[in-house]
Amino acid sequence: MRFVLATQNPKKREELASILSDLGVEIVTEEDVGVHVEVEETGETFGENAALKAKAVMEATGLPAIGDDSGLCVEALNGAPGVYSARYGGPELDDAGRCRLLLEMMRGQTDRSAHFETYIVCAFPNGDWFAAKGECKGSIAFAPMGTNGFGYDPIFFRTESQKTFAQMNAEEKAAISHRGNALRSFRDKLAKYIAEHPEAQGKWN
Ligand code: ITT
Repeated sequence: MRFVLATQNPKKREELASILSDLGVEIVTEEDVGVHVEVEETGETFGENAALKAKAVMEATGLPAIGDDSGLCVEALNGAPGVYSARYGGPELDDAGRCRLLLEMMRGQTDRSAHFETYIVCAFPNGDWFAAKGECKGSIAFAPMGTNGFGYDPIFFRTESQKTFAQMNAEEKAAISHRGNALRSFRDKLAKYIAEHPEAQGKWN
């Protein structure tokens, strides 16, 4: 069975293919099958956006498709930046600028709790679909620390390890991260789907 991952990012394909390696499925990108689907992320939740991406790519390719969406939710800011995580503060800001803006918004806040969330949705051409979710709880640091990772990693602090995500290596982060948790749950759900749908095996190649 072949799945198209709704992304232009080849790193995301490698990560997913590696976690699904023993399921005998093939993961390709939009580029691999010659499509480029522009999906407007108009959903109010990560789940809605992940489903929009998966459905659009499934319809464009006629193959099962996987879409994902993630972001950071800060309790004291009523869940912001949330689905706006990638574009918080406007298009002129880069990752470091978005971290600075968030620290500014948190100035004087004593409740610094926050969590990252990831949703992964798989949509099949026959109308079947399933979703997996992953979360990681932490808090917003008082200043950026560390240089690994991307996005809000330098200001996302985990009490358990006394480090920000940006102070962890990739394996350490993946073992506890929202994305790692969502991928592991997705893997289990896909294995269950395949076991329950033997007829799907020869399809969608
Ligand atoms: P796509 O093109 O695949 O949509 P993206 O960068 O928008 O890539 P996500 O939907 O996974 O990726 O994440 C949206 C934003 O949330 C991302 O740009 C970061 O600002 C933030 N984010 C998500 N996961 C993160 C992580 O593990 N560490 C730091 N920031 C993260």
